[in-house]
Amino acid sequence: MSPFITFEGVEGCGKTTQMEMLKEHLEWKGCQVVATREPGGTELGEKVRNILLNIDVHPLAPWSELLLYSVCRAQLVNEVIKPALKDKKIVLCDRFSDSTIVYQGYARGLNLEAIAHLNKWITEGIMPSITFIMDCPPEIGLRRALDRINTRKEGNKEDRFERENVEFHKKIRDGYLRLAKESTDRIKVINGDREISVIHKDICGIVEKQLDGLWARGNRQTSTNP
Ligand code: Z5A
Repeated sequence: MSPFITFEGVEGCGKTTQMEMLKEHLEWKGCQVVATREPGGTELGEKVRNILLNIDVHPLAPWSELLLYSVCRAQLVNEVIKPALKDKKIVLCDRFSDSTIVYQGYARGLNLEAIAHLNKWITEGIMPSITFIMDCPPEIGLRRALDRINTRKEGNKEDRFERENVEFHKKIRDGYLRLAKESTDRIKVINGDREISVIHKDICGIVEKQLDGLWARGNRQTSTNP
């Protein structure tokens, strides 16, 4: 199986920036890479994303919110992630199932067991091989996100989560750190409150180590099983 790498963290933590830089780096090394995001990444997913994040859409009941994120993920897994992994491409994804555990589970208080079952069905058991949690204080992430909104040309508008208070975002950060403690092999916590280029170097180091391991195992298998 090719690497499936996800990026998680509080709003404005720098996930998207780092995912795009990693994509460029891996392509420069000659890898085939598919980068996508949640919610979104497919035609249906992008339509549902507009409902999920648009504050003009009626307030969403927590279970409605969970099911809409699940619709996006089911479509993304089927249309993009599974086919790309089958083609031996490296898949990068800006948020995935850990976001649901943290936002809808820890922060909104929905039943964690129900979320785990739902995640298992809709991902068809596909799990990231590495997850980077870009850890930074929510105040810093929110400031970055708001600065970006203020410089947008197409009108400055907060989304549903930017409207939440700092306490909500603190719960999200704590939730991610709790998840990281439960999955130390898969989840790497990266200090996101540093220079962009320094963070990028750390991420490349971790990914290259995993790729070297995968390629070495692949070569061993082909040489022992001709
Ligand atoms: N959600 C959910 O509830 N349940 C789910 O299952 C899923 C998602 C999948 C998606 O929002 C929302 O959906 C998300 C959780 C929820 N909401 N929240 N919060 P989104 O996709 O619109 O936004 P986001 O995922 O939260 O990310 P973002 O706001 O786009 O930020 P980011 O990707 O973490 O950061 P960035 O775009 O790379 O950087 C933000 C700005 O900071 C930008 O101007 C950068 O140039 C700057 N930046 C980045 N890194 C640095 C450093 N290191 N120093 C200084 N400045 C930096």
